Amino acid sequence: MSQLELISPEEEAHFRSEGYLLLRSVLSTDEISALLAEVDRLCAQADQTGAVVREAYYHQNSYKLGNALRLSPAFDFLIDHPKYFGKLVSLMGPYIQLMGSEIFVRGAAGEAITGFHTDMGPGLQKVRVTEDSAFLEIKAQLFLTDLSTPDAGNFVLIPTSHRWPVTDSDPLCHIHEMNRQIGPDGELPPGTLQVLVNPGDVLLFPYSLWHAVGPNKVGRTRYSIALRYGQTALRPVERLDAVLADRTRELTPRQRRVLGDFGTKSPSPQRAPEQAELIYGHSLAEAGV
Ligand SMILES: O=C(O)CCC(=O)C(=O)O
Repeated sequence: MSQLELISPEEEAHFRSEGYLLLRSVLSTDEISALLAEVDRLCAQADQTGAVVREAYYHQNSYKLGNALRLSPAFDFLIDHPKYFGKLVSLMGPYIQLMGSEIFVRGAAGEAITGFHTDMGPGLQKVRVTEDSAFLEIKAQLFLTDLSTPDAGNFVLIPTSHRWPVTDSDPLCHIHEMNRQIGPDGELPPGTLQVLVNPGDVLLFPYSLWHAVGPNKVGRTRYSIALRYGQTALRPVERLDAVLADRTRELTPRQRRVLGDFGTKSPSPQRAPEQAELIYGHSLAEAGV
C-alpha cells in the first residue's frame, strides 16, 4: 500500500481561504489516454442504451454518466491516487469514503452550460465548516481534455464563496443572485474564475463552493471525471456494493475501505475499526497523528 503524500501548509492555507486547490500534472499521458478511451467507450454505450443523464439545468449538448466506478474497473486506481488522496485525508481526516463517481461530457455551447450552485443538496447548503474544521465533503475533478483557454466548457468558481451564506436558492441549490448576472452569451459576473487546466490536472473543491460551467465556444467536447469524497458518517450518493462484490477486481484493503467495506469486526461507518491504520497505510505513531 502506498504511503500518503499529505498536503503542504501552503496548499492547505490556499484551500481553506480560497475554497479550491488545483493540482497540476497528476495523471500521466498514458493514464489520460487510457481513461479517455474508456470514457469514450462508456459514452458511446450509454448513448445507445439511453443511459446518459441530461440534468434539466444543463445545456442541451451536455450530459453526465453516473456510477462510473460501477461501469468499469478502469477507474479503480483513481480511488486513492497517491497524488491527491493524501491531500484529501489531510483536509478531511482518515474517516473518508468515496461517495460517488461521475463522468462529465460538455459539448459546444454558446451560453453557460450550468449556472452557479452548491453541491450536496439544500440541507448541507445551510452548513459551512469553520476555518479550522475538517471538511465534510470534497470533490476531485480530473480533467482529461484541454481547457487551457477560457470559454471551452471550463469549470467556473468564485474564490472564497465556500464560506458565504446562500440566501436565495431552490431545491437544485442554484445561486440566483449570481445566475441573474450571467449574460445570454455566457458572459460571467465579476469575481468569477474560469479554471484553466491541461489534461491530467485535478481540482479539489468542497460542496459549499459556488461553482458553474462556462460556455464552450471552442466547440471541443470536454471530458472529465469527478470523484466525490465525504466523511464516512455521511450517506453515499451511489451504491458501491456491486464494485466491492466484483471478485474480478483487484482492490487493495485501503481501496475497499474507501468504498465502504468496513469489515466484519464492529462494522460501523461512524467508528470504523482500524480506520486510520488502513487509510494512512502505517501505524498512527508513524503517521504522526
Ligand atoms: O464541471 C462540470 O462539468 C460540472 C461540475 C459540477 O457542477 C459539479 O461537480 O457539481
